[in-house]
Amino acid sequence: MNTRKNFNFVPISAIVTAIILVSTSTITNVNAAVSGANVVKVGGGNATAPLTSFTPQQVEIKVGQSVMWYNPTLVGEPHTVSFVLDNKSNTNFAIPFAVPSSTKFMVLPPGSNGQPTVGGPPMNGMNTIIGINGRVYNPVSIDSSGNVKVMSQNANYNMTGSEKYVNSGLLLPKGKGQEFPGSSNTFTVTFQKAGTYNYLCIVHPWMVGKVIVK
Ligand SMILES: [Cu+2]
Repeated sequence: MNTRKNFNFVPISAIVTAIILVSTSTITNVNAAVSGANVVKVGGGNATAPLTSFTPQQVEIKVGQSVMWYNPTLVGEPHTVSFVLDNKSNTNFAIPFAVPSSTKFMVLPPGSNGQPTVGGPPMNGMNTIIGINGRVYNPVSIDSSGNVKVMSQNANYNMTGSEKYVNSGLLLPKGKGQEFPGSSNTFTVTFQKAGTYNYLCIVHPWMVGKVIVK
């Protein structure tokens, strides 16, 4: 019986060691890929205790340097890195949109358990539906003139310092973004102007961080 127990114990500890080695090497690879850049963890933790914080919460860099953010959580919890640099650019993850009241929505795949959320004040024969904000879901920048640019996944952005809004899009851990098609694993910003840049996660607005550029 003891022999049997020992036999079980060895493979389990080997698996645990392997998992630790794999996760350590993943983090090392992420760091190696951006050597010279500052790396900030967005969230973290696991299914019982996901973290809603940026680690480190504050980084200090020089003009021309970059910061890379990635989500190391063990489950598919989404976060954003969002620079709301103009008060009017503040926004939310789910927001109302007006659609003609004749518009019919069909859930996909047909017959599955879902329907649009209809609510809010009606306006001129329009219905109000609540939808996910594409300027939170996708990497987006809004320049000083109000021009909106949607970027591709895992965006690298050059921050001039005059923007109104710069957003990472949803950041998911690598391999855990299936529920969020088009989501990213990383977001990198190169800062071209000295200053203090506050940011937040729009999904969890109490998650705040700061980049000080000297
Ligand atoms: Cu978050």
